[in-house]
Amino acid sequence: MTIIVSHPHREKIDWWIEQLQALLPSWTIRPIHDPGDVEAVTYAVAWKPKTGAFLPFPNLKAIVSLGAGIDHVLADRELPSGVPIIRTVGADLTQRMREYVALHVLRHHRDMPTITANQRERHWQQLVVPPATGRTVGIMGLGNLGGSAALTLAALGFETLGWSRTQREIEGVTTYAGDAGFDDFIGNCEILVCLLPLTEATTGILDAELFARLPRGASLINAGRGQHLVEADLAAALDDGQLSHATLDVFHIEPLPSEHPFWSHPRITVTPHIASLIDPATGSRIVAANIERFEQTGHVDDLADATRGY
Ligand code: NDP
Ligand code: OXD
Repeated sequence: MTIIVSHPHREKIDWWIEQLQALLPSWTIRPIHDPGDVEAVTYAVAWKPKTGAFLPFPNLKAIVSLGAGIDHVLADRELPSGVPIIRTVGADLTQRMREYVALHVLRHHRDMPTITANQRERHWQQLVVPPATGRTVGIMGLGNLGGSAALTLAALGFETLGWSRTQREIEGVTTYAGDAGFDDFIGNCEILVCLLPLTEATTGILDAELFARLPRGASLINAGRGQHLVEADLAAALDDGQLSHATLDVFHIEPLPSEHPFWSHPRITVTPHIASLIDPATGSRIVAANIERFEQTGHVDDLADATRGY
């Protein structure tokens, strides 16, 4: 009964092993680079595993994603087929994402980037913005994270719109679904928040065509995945004023390379994939509980649908 832990950073592997071992004392928990008896390995706990990382383990019962997204697991073209993938989600992650979305929506809404730039110039300019009730914010993706963030924005008074693949009902939020609902949704979003999973259908969705359909001067917050965004299209939309500002938490390459132009772009705010960072202390409780439940029942609520891609 071995659980292996896979993470690009060795110190994080040690961190997770320590936390998980304390919660699952009857299990052997080992790093993927030193797994011991490969036949004994029945669970893999992973963030961004290498291609083919799980091939040596013939008895895997499930792969646990160290995050809500599973795109980093599905990116492994040699992933053993039919092995269930368990997402790590929970109140803690949802709360953090609500905080991030509220923080950055309010920042865009009150035009804090301009106020901050004005301060550097010692320029006193009393900008008049509407109250939240006069501002429309749209969220792409109404799952655990997007649905909960939408409730928070609605509670702050924003005119809140949400878009998902299938129709969702969320109190205080006007919801749209699929291709049919997209036009009505996108044309009104003065602040657009992306909390979609990365799938074939959503790759590159934040592109010039979408930006052109937003109200002029709209702003963007992307906390989904870097690959949702066509970076050159964002730069062009910011340059010509179609978009006023973007806050990006996720990138095509992470960490964002130091020479990347987004670091110093005056209308882009970069955050280092921290919108809702899972931490071993709380995350390990969710991971441990899911492994125990899956081991006992063969099922957990947080099972991803690999054919759907999320
Ligand atoms: P969920 O699976 O709970 O929700 C996904 C939502 O996206 C659902 O509402 C789903 O629609 C919708 N969706 C999926 N595909 C489409 C599509 N083609 N068109 C329209 N809507 C679509 O995911 P979570 O809320 O838990 O997480 C979302 C993503 O957030 C993760 O996959 C990850 O990429 C990112 N994330 C980022 C973090 C960060 O720190 N930056 C932290 C955690 C996650 P439906 O409701 O119909 O199924
Ligand atoms: C996640 C993430 O998917 O942190 O949980 O991005």
